[in-house]
Order: sequence, then C-alpha cells, then structure tokens
Amino acid sequence: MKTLQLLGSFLAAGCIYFGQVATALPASTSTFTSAGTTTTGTAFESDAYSLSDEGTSTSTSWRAWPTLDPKLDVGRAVAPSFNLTYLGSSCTGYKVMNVSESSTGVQATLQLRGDACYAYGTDYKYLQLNVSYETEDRIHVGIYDTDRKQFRFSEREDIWDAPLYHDASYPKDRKYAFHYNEDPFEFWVTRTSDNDTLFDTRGQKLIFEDQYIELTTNMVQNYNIYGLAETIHGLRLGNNITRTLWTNDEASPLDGNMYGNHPFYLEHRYANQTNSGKASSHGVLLLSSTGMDILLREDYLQYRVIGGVVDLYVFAGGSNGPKDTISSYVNAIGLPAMQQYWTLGFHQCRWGYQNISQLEEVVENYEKAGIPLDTIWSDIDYMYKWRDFTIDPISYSGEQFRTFFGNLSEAHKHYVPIVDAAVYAANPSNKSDDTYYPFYNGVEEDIFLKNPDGSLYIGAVWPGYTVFPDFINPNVTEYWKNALYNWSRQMTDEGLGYDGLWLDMNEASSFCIGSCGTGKLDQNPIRTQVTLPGDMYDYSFEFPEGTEYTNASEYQVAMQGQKLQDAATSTAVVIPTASPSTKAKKSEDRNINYPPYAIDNEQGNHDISTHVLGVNATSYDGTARYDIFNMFGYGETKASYKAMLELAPNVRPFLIPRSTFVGSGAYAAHWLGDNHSKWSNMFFSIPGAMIFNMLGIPMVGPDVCGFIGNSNYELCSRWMAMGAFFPFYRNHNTLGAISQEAYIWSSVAEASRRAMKIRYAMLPYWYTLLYQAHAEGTPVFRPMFFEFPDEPSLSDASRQFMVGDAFLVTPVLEPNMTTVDGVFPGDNSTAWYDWYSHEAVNRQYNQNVTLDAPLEHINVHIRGGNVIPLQEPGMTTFETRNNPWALLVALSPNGNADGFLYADDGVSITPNATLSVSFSALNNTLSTYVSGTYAVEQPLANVTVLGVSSAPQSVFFKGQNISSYEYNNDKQELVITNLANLTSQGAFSQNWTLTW
Ligand code: MIG
Repeated sequence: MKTLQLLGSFLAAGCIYFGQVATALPASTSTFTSAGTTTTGTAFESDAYSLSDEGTSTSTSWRAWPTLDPKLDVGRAVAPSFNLTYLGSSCTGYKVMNVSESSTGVQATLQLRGDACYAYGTDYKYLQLNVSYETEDRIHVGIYDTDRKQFRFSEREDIWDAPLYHDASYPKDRKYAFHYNEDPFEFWVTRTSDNDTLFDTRGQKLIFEDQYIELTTNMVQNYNIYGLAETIHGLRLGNNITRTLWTNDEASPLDGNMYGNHPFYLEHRYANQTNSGKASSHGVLLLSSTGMDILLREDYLQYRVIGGVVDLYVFAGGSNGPKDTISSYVNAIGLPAMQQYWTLGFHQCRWGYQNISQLEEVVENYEKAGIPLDTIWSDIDYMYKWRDFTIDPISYSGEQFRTFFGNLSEAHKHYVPIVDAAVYAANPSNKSDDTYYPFYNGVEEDIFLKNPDGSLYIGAVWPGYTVFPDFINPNVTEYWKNALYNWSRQMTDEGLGYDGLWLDMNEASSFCIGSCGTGKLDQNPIRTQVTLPGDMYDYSFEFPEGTEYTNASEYQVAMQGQKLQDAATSTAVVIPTASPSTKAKKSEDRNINYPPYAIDNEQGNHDISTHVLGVNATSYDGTARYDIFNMFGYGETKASYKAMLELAPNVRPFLIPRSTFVGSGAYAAHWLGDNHSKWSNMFFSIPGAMIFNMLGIPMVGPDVCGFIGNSNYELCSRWMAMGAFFPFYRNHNTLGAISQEAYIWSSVAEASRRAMKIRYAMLPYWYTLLYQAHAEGTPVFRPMFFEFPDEPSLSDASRQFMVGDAFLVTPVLEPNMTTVDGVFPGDNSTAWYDWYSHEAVNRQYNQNVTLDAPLEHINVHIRGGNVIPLQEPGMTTFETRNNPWALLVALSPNGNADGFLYADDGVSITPNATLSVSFSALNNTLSTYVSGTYAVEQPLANVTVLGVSSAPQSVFFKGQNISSYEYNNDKQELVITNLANLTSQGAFSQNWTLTW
C-alpha cells in the first residue's frame, strides 16, 4: 500500500494510531446487509493521491514541499451589519419633483428630503425615477442617480442581455397599476383585477447611497415566498430569514450564500391573503449583479444592496397559478436552452477515476449489471497537473482517449469532462511550462483579469497560482474556443471528443485572498492544499445518518478513526488566525474591499473576498468585479455556449456550471454542487431542484448518493431511485470516499434498475417537458403547489414532488423505513394511479396515505387526466429511442385525459423537422392530432387505459375491430396490445382514433 509508505512522515509527527486505523479502513471490504440479502461493497481504494508534480504519493517528503499558506485564505473578521445597530435611522428619504406621467410610465426627479444621512455610504441628492409599463404582465421601476456615477447593470447589455430589454410593447391593457406618494416618495404596485398590492414601500423609506441601497416592501401576513437562490433551505423561505447574495464556493451551508445568485422571488397567496378570495401568484426581480442582504421579516422584505442602482421588475401574475408567473419571469430573463436527448440519460461521475481504464471499467460494470448508463464523466483527474486544457500523458493519454471515444460512440454513450474557471499561471523560470499555451496565449491576447494597478490578478486554485479569464471581455470567446479546440485535438482527430462541459469553480473560487500570487510565479506549481480527500490527514469517516444502527461494527471502526484523525489534525495542521488585509489600491472614494455595509457573507470570517476571486479584480474596461461579482459563472457559461456552438455548429451545447445567475438557463443546465452523503442532503436536493425550475434552469439535479463523505447501500438505493425523477441524473462522489456506483451494492443496483426502467420509459415525456420549458418557460420538476395552488397545506410541501403535471413521486427520505407517507392532492375530481399496479389510490381529501416502500421500490403515481407517451426502456437513450412506443392513458374521474408529445432529432439547435402530437381522450375515444414532419419510425406497441369503469363491448383502432385487449374489472384497466402491425409506418405517422 502506498499509504504505508506515506506513514513515515506521519509517524514522525507522532500520529501512530491514526496511521494504523487509516490504512485499515480504505482497503477493507465491507459487508452490508440489505433487505435479507447480503451484499458486498468494496471500499474505494483511494490510496494516497499524487501530491505533487514531480513526486508520487510514495514520496515521504511531500509535506515539506511549498504549499500555499492557509492563512492567505483567511480574511479579516467582519461583523455582518444586519446584526448590528442599524445606521439608517436618521435617513429621511426622498420627495418627488418634476413628475410626468404618460401611457408608457412615470418619470420624476426625486430629491433627498433632508441632509445626507451617510448610513453606509454617501447619499445621492437627486435621483431619477423611471417607471415603464413594459408588458401586460411586467412593470419596471428604475431608480438611478442623476450623476450617473453608480454602476448601471442594465446599461451593460454587452455582458448581460435578456428579452426584458427588448420586448417592451407598452400595451394599453395591463394587469397592474403604479401608485405613488410624493413627499416622502413611496410607491406601490397593485394588480388591477383584484386590487391586491404586490409591492409596497409605504411607510418605508428609500436610502440611495454609493455603497448602500435600501428598498423595502410591506408583506402580507404569513407570506409565502420562494427563490432568492441559491441556498440550502426548505422550499418556502419563511418569514424570518436573511438571504445573502454573494457568490461562494462552499459545500451546502444551511441558509448561507452559495454558488449562484438569483434576486427573484415568487410570492404565492392563498384565498385568505387576497382581495378576490382566490389564490394568486406574482413575482419580483431586483436585477443586480452585486452583493446584497435580503431581510425577510414578519411584515416586510428589505433589500440592502451594496452598490449599483434600482432595477425592480414586478410580474403581476394572477390567479392562473404559479406556473403562469414563472413562465412570465422566464420569458423575460431568457427561455432555457433546449438540451440534447441523451442528456436525459443516467450519468456517472466521480473524483478519483485515476485513469482511462477505470472509466472503461465503470462503463463495463454498468453493462454487466444491466443498469442503463448514457454518460461517463471525468473530474480533474484527467488533467496534467490539474491544468485546464491538458490531459495527463500517462493515465489519460491521447492514444487511450482515441480508443475510449471509439468504444463509447459505438455504444452510443457520451463523455463529459470538467473544466475549471482558473487557468494555471505558467512559471516563467521553468522551461517545461513554456508550452502551456492557455496561459501564454491569454497573456498575449490580454484576456485575463487584472489588479487595479494593471498587473495580472493571480489567485490560487488546484494547479497552483492561477489567472482568470475576463469573461466580459468581447475577445474572450475566441480565446476560450481556441483553448477548447486545442485541448480536444489532444484527445481526438475528429470532432471534439467530449460531448459537454462541466464548468466547475466558477464563482470564481480562489484559495487565497486577493492577488496572492503576484511576484511568486517562480514557486509554481505551488500546492494549494496540504491534503486532499482520502489522504492521510483527510480520510473520510463520515457515513449517512443511521449507519450506526445498520452497520454498527463498521461504524465503530470509522468513529475510532475519526477521533484519531481529529486528534492528529488538531496538532498537525496549523490553524490560521485572522489577519487584516490591505485597503483598496484603486483611487476611488468607495471602499470595495470592506464596504461600510457588511453583507452576511457565509464564507470564513465574512470578509467578502474570502476563498473567491476578489472584488478588485478588474476587467478590460475598468469594471471592478465588485459591481459584477455575482455573474462570473454566467460569463463563463455564456462564453462556453458560444464557443461550443462555433466548434460544433447547430449542436445544443451541454453545459453544467456550478455558479449561475439570472438567465443562465438560456445557456446551461446546473448541478446543485457539493452535498454530503446524508439523508438531510438528499431531502434538500428536492427544494433545490424545485427552486431552479422557477428560475429558468429546469435541467438540474444533485450529486446522487452524495458527494462528501461515504454513502451506504441504503441511502444510495433510495437516492438512485429518487434521482431518476430529477431532470439531471448524475451519481457523483468525492475523492477518497468509498465507491458508490449503482452496481456496487446489490440493493442499489436493483433500486436503480427499477427506477431507471421508468425514467427511460418516460423519456418522450421528459423530453416534451424540456421542450415546453424551452418554449414557454414552464417548470419541469415541480412542487405540488404549482399544480394545486389553492391548498395552503401544500405551501411548503417538498417531501414529494411532481414531474410535469402527471407524475407524483413520494421518495423515502429517512433510514430504516419500509413505508412512506404521502398526500394525494385534489378532491374527488382528481384520481391518482399507482405506476406499478395501475390501481387507483383510495384516499380521503387531504389525508396522509401510508404507502409500502421496500428498499428497492420508489412510489410513483400518475394523476388522472393525462396521456403519457412512453417507449420501451433500453440501456441507453439511443436504444430507447429506437424501441416501440406505448401510451398510458390515465383517465380522470369524468373519463377525460389529454397529453402532448414533442419530438425532433434530439440534437440540433434548429432541427429541420419537428413533430407535435396532441392526445385527447373523451367519451371512450382516444384521438391524436399530429403536426410537423419529423418522422417517428417506431410502431405503437400498446395502449393502457386506466379508469375504464366497465368492460368494453368492442375496441376499434383506426376503424378496425381489435381483439387483442384485456379488461381488468378490479383495476378498471384496459390493455390493448398488438398494435404494431397497424402502426408499422410509425406510431404517429398519421392521426388515428382508438375507441373502446
Ligand atoms: O474544490 O474537481 O463541486 O464536484 O468533484 C473541489 C473536484 C473541486 C468541486 C466540485 C466537485 C468536484 C471537485 N471540485
């Protein structure tokens, strides 16, 4: 064992016991018992990871090699302002002067009513109010400094563009009205149909300073709001939370700021909260790219923004349900990019696949286990010294890649590698770095971010000291494209090799404060961490909750190891103390490093530059990152989208960024980032995915089975099953944790096969949902309240979820369970059918129903009223697409159902043919209405109708009497088979009717 050899240095540090336990654990074979069967899982043999450029893990001197001082990543201790004495009490607000109203909006000058109050900056004396009645549903309230000193995000269409800048039609009929008081200036927006107040600053003052804007709206009692992402929280935000928007690389901090930033919320009101007595929804976007706290309090919501201006958008919505408001919002910020068909397949990933053979082995193991797999991923393991756009010449050589790609494409499978945002800064005094063109080309093209003094901003990420592409530079796409192309040329002679890009670290993460590498490039490649997950000081002894009971003896060993490791690291690792950073160098009045209003940044000691590309990194045009802080990932995503389109014209780019911003969905999907292999994290992935589906990023999912820590068979069985019903379905694991591919444990394999059988059968339905999201902005993955908006008890229900409006999934979210409780919303006009048995659920209104939930089973129900297009599930999406069709017709209690199918080539941005099929079942007849010319060649094999109350006298398909059917009176189920001969031209080559 390599680990043994490493022990030398560890022993020297006096950590004998820890070493013994640590070597025992990762190599051990663990036996787990699952539902009566004994299943064996081999723990992942992480050994020690290669820790340096020259050395291998067998070297004993690695701790002596230059490593970035961890103190450099610790900011000054900052006290978040929202917790401290409020400094805005003496502010007196503004009054209205020179008002002019027209059919398109209201313009006015606002004047400070009293003296400047300098709450957290310097007040502007005059402001411009600019209210535009942009669309029927959307009003825009702009408040700007007349001096034009503030950064105006909305004037930077070059860096962020969206339909809301271009679609204003100022219609006469609008759903809202704008009202204001003059002195002090206060405004409120109402919905005209019911006179409900949607945004209301009455009694609240406006503060508008260079580094502080305060805008407050009164809220109704017990308001229900959703969004203000990204954070780990239940679905409904509650009435007492402070949300901070500041991009942050941190693994799932509860309620803290995280990777992405979306200053949008959906508000849903129930009958007792509205004038009309009907439930209604509306939305609010405060479009800003800089940091803010949003204080949600009992009767108000307050924005505290540390720069920019006010660009507030209210989406009036109404009583047509939350989906309507979401669709309006998503149409305004940019409809989601359409995804390729194969992306809906299952994806396997992990950090720690050490060579191509391991990737091949994983693919093979899936085949052997009879578990579908569409895509295999690479983490940073494939890179040469963790440098972007390189491949390791030994473990991931070009030759091996060529063979690997050949095998994959023969099997119609796909490959997605990771790309990090930061680019290794070559060491000028090391000859072997001379060929690292991604750095030298970027320097030559002047594409990297600078310090205010014009020197390169140099942070630190995995490869050592790094630079960061300036993703708002107009030339960056060309740079990025060339880098992507040159990289692909190392792996393949044709095409790109990879089928998508996983965009990591794009907050952008940096493991030190400020330009810590300035003047130090001769130390590169400096190591940025002493240990990596799985290393001696960094073994993962974490297991899911409940493992102490199900795997007691192993758990004991792990806990012992944990204790020893804790003891060892508490003496071995230096705990850095906070040290003050230097002040801003840029000659400007504001203090961007330590703004007077300190937002509640989750990271470190709340210093806003901790562990991230800092606020003073400066773009080509002088824009300080401070003003566009929350959109680095967006810029990288957009550049990647454009680059990929140039490299593979007309192919829908598949991009999985970690950091997202308003409108990222127009280019990309998203994964929820680093989670833990814990039941709690499995639960949080549900509201996580729901929220992104409100934000125009429907293609989303978590690291299934959990990323950090070790998973176990029980959690992984449940999670693999649940993940199959998320739009993006990927199992991913950290370095050094035990293996968790679906075939490792027999119960997981079985749970995965069963759930994937449904997922792959549902592919036409999934794809249609993605298309509808792309065309209309509707969410794919939905909380129940989207479908049942009148039911207050569903306002925070997220232990169940819906896929489209037809599927209700009730996962088990706790260990050691054999049943699960769920609700089946709707009154007697709603029917629910069990996916497997086809039996209708017997339940009372609002009743919690206890469902059987053995380990390998996930509860899935179909809502009556839906026609669901299916295909016989194969081992890949490709195979499934070539299999026969089936229809599941789940009738509502009144005997109706409808449905929709969209199909195309599954690849092209602009397909040359598309197909739309509307299904409608009425009066014992199912009819199709086909339009479009895309040819679906596979036949229709069978149709199953649920909710048929009596045995049919006869069945006719295309006018022909059919004898191949069976009616089951107990289940009220009619199954019609043998239709393939009658549809040999393709299931939907023409309109047809089926009568029973
Ligand atoms: O600092 O590339 O969220 O999915 O496995 C860790 C290694 C860097 C963070 C990503 C995670 C990925 C990991 N990356």
